[in-house]
Amino acid sequence: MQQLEVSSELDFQSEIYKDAYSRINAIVIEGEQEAHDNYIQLAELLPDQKEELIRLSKMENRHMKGFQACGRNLSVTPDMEFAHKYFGDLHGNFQKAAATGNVVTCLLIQSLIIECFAIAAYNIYIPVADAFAKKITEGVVKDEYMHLNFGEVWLKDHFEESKAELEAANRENLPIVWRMLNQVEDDARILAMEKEALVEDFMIAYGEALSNIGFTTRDIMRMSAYGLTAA
Ligand code: PL3
Ligand code: FE2
Ligand code: FE2
Repeated sequence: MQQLEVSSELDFQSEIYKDAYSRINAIVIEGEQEAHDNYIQLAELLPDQKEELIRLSKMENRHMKGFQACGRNLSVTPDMEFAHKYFGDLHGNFQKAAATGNVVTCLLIQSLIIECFAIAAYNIYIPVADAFAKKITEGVVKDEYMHLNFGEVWLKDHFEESKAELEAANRENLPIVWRMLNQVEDDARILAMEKEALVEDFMIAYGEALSNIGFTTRDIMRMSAYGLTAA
C-alpha cells in the first residue's frame, strides 16, 4: 500500500504541485485534442471505417474536456504552448504520413504509440490522483484500450503488407517517445509518478500490441531496442 501513503502525502494545492500540473495537464489536454484530430484524418484515409473512427474521435473530445475540468478543479491554468511543442515531432510525423497516404504509419503513431503512452500514464496516475481527477481518468483509460484495440485489429488484418512500414515507422517514432518521457520526468515525479514505472507500463502495453498484430518475440525485442538506443 505504498502508493496510498504517497498519495496522502501529496498536497494538491501546493505551488510546486500546481506548477508541475500546469504542464502535465496541458500535455494530456493537447494529446487528447490531437488524438481527436488524428482520428478524423484517419476516417478520411479509411472510408470503410469512417463511422467507427468518428466515434473514437468524439471520445477523444470528451477526454479532453474531462482533463480540462481536472485542471480547473485544482485552479491550474494549463501551459498549452508548452504542450503543443511537446507533441511537435509526433504531430509532424503523423501529418507527413497522412499527406502521403501512409495509413499504416498513421495507425502506428496514433493507435499504438500514443494510446500506449496514454494507457501507461493514466494507469500510473490513477492511484496518486486527487479524487476528482481519479474518477475522470478511470473512465478515460477504459476508452483508450478500445482505441488501441482498433489499431491492433486493423494492423493484424493487414499484417503481411504492413510489416515493413510498421518496422520503419517504429524505428522513426519510438525514440521520440523516449525523449518525451525524459522531458516529463521531473514534473511527473512531483505528481508521484515514477519514470521507470511509466517506461515499464508503456513497454508492456506496446509489446503486447505488437504481439497481437503478429510480430514474433524476436521482432518485438529488436523493435523495442530502437527506442532505448536512440534516447
Ligand atoms: C489518446 O487518447 C490520448 C493521448 C494523451 C497522451 C498522454 C501522455 C501523457 C504523458 C504525461 C504523463 C503524465 C500523465 C498524467 C495524467 C494526468
Ligand atoms: Fe483519449
Ligand atoms: Fe485514445
